[in-house]
Amino acid sequence: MARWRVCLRSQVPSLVEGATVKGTRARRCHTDSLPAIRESVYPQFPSSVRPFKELPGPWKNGLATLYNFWKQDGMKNLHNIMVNNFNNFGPIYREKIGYYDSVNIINPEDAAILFKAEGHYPQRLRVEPWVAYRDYRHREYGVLLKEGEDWRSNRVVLNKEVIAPKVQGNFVPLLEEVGQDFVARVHKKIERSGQNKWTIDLHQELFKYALESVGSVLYGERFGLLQDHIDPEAKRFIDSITTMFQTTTPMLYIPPGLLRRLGSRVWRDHMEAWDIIFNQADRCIQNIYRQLRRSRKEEAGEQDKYPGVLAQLLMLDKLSIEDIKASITELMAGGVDTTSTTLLWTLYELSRSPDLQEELRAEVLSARHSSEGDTTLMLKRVPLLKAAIKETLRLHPVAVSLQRYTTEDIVMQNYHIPAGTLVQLGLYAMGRNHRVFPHPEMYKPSRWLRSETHYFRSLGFGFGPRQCLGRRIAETEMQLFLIHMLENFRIERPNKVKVKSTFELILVPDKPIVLTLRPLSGSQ
Ligand code: 2DC
Repeated sequence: MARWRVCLRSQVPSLVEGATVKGTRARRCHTDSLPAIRESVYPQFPSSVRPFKELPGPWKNGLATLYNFWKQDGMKNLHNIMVNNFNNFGPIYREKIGYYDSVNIINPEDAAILFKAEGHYPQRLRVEPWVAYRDYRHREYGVLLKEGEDWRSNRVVLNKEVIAPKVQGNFVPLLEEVGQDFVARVHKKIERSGQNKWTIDLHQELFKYALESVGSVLYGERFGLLQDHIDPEAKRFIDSITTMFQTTTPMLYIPPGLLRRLGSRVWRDHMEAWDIIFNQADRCIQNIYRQLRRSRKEEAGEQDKYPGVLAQLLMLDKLSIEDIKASITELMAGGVDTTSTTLLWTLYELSRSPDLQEELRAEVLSARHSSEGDTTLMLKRVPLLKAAIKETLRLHPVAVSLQRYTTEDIVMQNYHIPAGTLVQLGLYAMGRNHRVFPHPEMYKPSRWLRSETHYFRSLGFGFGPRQCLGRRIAETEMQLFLIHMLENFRIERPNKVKVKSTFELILVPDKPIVLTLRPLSGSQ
């Protein structure tokens, strides 16, 4: 356990090297636990700053905490355990579960301090089983798992193709088509029901919508998942992503290498899931690669249609094929459960408030009308709809926490936090804290439109250069989906079942969400 911290420290610039720090507060200090050299480099810190070793929380015995964690069914309850810990220990606590030693924070102001101390190569918690799979199969890491200069150089190239604001215009026509197909499919289902409505647990449908969307943006081609007969391969791919997430959780706490040597079930299932994901992605990538070479040979010149992210990256020729494949695979695997779950939560919340639904519908209709067929323009005129997605991610974030290793000494809640510490912002806990969000239990998108401070409060996609690379794809895809749904259907709830979150690496609904969709106009 001591080794863990030592090796962390060696990965981040030492305090002395990182002396040029642009901080907003006086943060440096020394305690008796730090090397003596620091005393001569940094001014004395106010004596009121409390030392690291005085942090509250269960950090003295990692195994005992792990045991308690198990007893509280922590594997499914991580989010609630964090909420309880903040209630018991206050806005900052230290915790050691197994070999993870971290400081946990909940306040936006502390989040700001944390992200200012993330350094040039921000590092989040490494998801070890994902790394282990790639090492075992000798596959390249994508940007999600890369670190240091390798991460930065790849990320810079990918940013331009995937997240820069100007690429949204390329994605819109592709995603617009997928949205229209989804709506057509729902109309068909309603018609077939003979009841002028469709009552269903939409999660499979949304998984297909999400995969179809991310696929069309990455490859510039359609999979055809919204047709009546879906390819069993696609179903296997979708199921594998869910299995991959589920089997990750136990391996966060038990080293995957150990589980591998023990020949455990969870390791084998995890490997198999990744194998299916990678093989499927490889097939898509090969396909595009071959097409591209063929069209080059024949000099079938000017493409006027946007060819997709993958083809763009291949033509750009700035990253190795292996690097491209690794990050494209991550985007494809990361783009299914995440957006579909967020959309399902949004529909759930809308089904609970018909008034809000009407308000959003009015905004959408007027934006549609005033933008005269220019969908990219239309997306600039739906602030409440965008706020609704933020609001969903506040109450139902995909990630339970955001983490960074600090690269300099900082002070949070008047405690000294040494450089190289793993600090986690409890995103789920923050979203439901009444000091951060008044009446947190209310689903109220308009809270994001008012002049209230939003300072470090909207963090559903993370922050800064290490934020979610798929963000722009996800946002566009979700906005268009909601626009189409609001334009066509009324979303109702056939029962009053209260749905909570459960942790399966990402946070997902703990039970099926059943909704009723009714056409808005009788004529359709
Ligand atoms: C899980 O304690 C809980 O976006 C851990 O699309 C800390 C932790 C670390 C990294 C987080 C993970 C949590 C949740 C899932 C995240 C992941 C980083 C990226 C990943 C948030 C909070 C996700 C879902 C990506 C997944 C892409 C992958 C399939 C290639």
